[in-house]
Amino acid sequence: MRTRVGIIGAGPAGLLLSQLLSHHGIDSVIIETRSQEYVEARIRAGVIEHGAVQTLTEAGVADRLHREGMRHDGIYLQWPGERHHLDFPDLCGQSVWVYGQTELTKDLFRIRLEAGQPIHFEVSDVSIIDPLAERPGIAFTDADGTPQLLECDAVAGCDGFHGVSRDTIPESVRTVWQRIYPYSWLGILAEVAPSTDELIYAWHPEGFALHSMRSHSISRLYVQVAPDDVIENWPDDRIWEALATRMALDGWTLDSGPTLEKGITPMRSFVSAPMRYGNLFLAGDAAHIVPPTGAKGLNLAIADVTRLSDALVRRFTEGREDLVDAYSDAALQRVWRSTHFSWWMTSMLHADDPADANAAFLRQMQLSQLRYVTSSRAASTTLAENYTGFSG
Ligand code: FAS
Ligand code: PHB
Repeated sequence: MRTRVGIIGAGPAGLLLSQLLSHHGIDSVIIETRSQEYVEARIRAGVIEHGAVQTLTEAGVADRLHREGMRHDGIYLQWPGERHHLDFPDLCGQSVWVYGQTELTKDLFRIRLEAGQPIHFEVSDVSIIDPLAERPGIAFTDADGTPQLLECDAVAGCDGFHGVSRDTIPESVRTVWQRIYPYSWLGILAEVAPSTDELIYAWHPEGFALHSMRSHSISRLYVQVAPDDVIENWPDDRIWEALATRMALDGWTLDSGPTLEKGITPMRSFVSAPMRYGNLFLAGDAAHIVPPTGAKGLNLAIADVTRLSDALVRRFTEGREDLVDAYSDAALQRVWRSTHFSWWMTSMLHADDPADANAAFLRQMQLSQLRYVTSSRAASTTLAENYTGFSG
């Protein structure tokens, strides 16, 4: 088989990249280790930046987002006894949209498959052949066990944190930065109307809690748990009790309901550079991971493939290499901005283990920072412009 761009991974990065390329007549083939149903069912991100919504709109994949998504003009920051709203349009003139990654992935699959996009599901034994060659290849075994070789002019590694693309770049060429946080997030999807109009990020001595949502009838909530905790330790009533305790406020009640899904996600910051090796280009979680506190993971993936698509279109239609040569450094500049913001939000909002010798001091630092961020216009503007998408 042969194509212009071989895309490894049918998550939001790979699917959106194929859509963006197709607008310029550039063909691609996507290979994916899982089934379409499996990929669509993975519950992940919920917040989309205004810039990403613009990209999705221009790409022709945001019709349902505009119909069913919810525009949010701010968030609440809370600590015991106080809850403060940050008004994004007032602070930085922008907003965000709440629309589940599962819904965006379904939209992308429908649109790409209707357009005849070749997607090979449930492949195995994936490897990248000669990434430095003018025409690299992707070897894989199809779902029916047939060995395949896909010849490409470029390979896009959109295969997430556990994919094969990043490790195809020799360690001698690669630099990795990583921070593992001493806590995880337990997330639930619940069949109950949200008890808030916009997201609540709550600091509490027992641990962080977040009230998000997916619609006017489905809530998405998270509690900070120990890094090695397991879901069996958290029956529904314990989860709801922790959420109610950590987000308690006079005159406010948290409505609970049946949980539809629950899982524990570890927290890490991870960056791998460069994001290009010859004709192999990394995008999304294949190159970087951020803790979800800043709601950046999905948005970074969208920013990467927007930049990569522009670079490949210029190469294939104008024969110019300037954007391709600039891709990795330019993408990493935004990756580090989002990585810093996600680390900053995470460090401010998660109480460390009381057994930690520095815990009592760090808690005072966090509370002072929260009071400052919610009282200083300069400090709250910093949060607002990063949360809604800072591309400077
Ligand atoms: P993805 O991981 O989404 O997609 C990669 C695809 O490649 C997958 O479908 C995988 O099956 C496939 N693949 C893997 N190896 C392959 C191979 N060898 N060959 C072919 N295909 C292969 N972000 C937020 O903003 N907010 C959140 O709340 C949030 N919560 C998250 C919770 C969890 C549990 C996880 C894991 C991530 C979360 N994220 C969150 C981040 C998440 O949304 C990612 O940023 C987003 O999925 C990135 O998209 P992709 O880069 O396309 O990677
Ligand atoms: C979500 O709705 O899943 C969500 C929202 C904001 C975050 C993290 C997750 O920071």
